[in-house]
Amino acid sequence: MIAFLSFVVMVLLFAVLVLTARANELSRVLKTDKLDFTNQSRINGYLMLVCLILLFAGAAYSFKELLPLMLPKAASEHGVRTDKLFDINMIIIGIAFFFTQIGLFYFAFRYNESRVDEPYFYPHNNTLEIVWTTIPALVLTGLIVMGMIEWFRIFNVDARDKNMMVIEVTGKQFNWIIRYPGKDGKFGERIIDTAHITPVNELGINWEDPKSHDDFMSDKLYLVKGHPVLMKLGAQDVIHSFFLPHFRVKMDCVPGIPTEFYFKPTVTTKEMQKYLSKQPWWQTNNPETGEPRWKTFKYELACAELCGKSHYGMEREVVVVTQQEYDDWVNQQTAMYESMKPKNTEEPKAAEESVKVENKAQAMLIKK
Ligand SMILES: [Cu+2]
Repeated sequence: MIAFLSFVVMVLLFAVLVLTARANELSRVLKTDKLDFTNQSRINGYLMLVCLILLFAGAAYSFKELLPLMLPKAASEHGVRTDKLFDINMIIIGIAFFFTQIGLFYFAFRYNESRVDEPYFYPHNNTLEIVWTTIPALVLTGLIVMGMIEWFRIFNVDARDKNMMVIEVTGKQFNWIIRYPGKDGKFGERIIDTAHITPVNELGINWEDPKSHDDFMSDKLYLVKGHPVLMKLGAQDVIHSFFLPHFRVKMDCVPGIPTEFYFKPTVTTKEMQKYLSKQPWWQTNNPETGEPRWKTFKYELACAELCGKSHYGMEREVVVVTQQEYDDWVNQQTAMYESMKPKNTEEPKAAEESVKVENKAQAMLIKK
């Protein structure tokens, strides 16, 4: 309420100032025949110079304060290259910004009414037109070509490593289902229909396919440093977006249209923590844990598509480890096929059936 009243007071004060100035102006018109704005023009001219200085001071301050918060250190091979492209873009835009703003404000100052009596009419100059069209066109073409080369490099299917890991990630409201293919490196078949997709088999895995018998799920996304990985992405309900900010990976997960992203992580979680332990902000204490922030640093997987009311909760931890650590972790995992088997039966199907019966019973209860 106080904020609102303050705002109203400010608006009214501004209105009073404008109206007083206007009344002053009109009274002068009544006194003289000709309006003379020379003095105001001079003041405005100097104000333009002040604006220019404030603009650059503000831009420099924002750069100093915000640049370290913009992008975290890249932790993938292509991430380092795309960051370089980003830097090149920023430098070129920065140079253009610097000179055009100086021109804009300086000209407003230099050629204000108090300094120039007669405006100089300069309608056309072919050379000038060619220069200021060609240079930006060439620079923009260069930037686009560099971007396209990098794009095709990232999405070049032929250049993929034959030994890459493959991980399947499916987005749903509001979670990620992360499936690893197990020791055989191959995923079991999925059948997307109501008979196969059940609360205990969300992906609709066909248990009759032997390739499915060693597939396992994980709460965290485990990746190996230096080992290329292909993420096979999908969604079950609405569009989600698979976003790994540190790895500069972002790809939509679309129901019915499989997408994928191939990349190579280059920094383990521990190495990143070590790097961050030298960064000023990360050395400050986390009030929740009472420890320096770098100690609890985790890579994150987030959803970058506004996909519903609990969209913010679609966060998972990403762990980058060495090959040895990864192998140890894989050995500790239990295949879904095993964990789904009820104690007395051989087939996971029986477990599904029992859940189906339970669901039916629940549905009947609700109906009643
Ligand atoms: Cu989402």
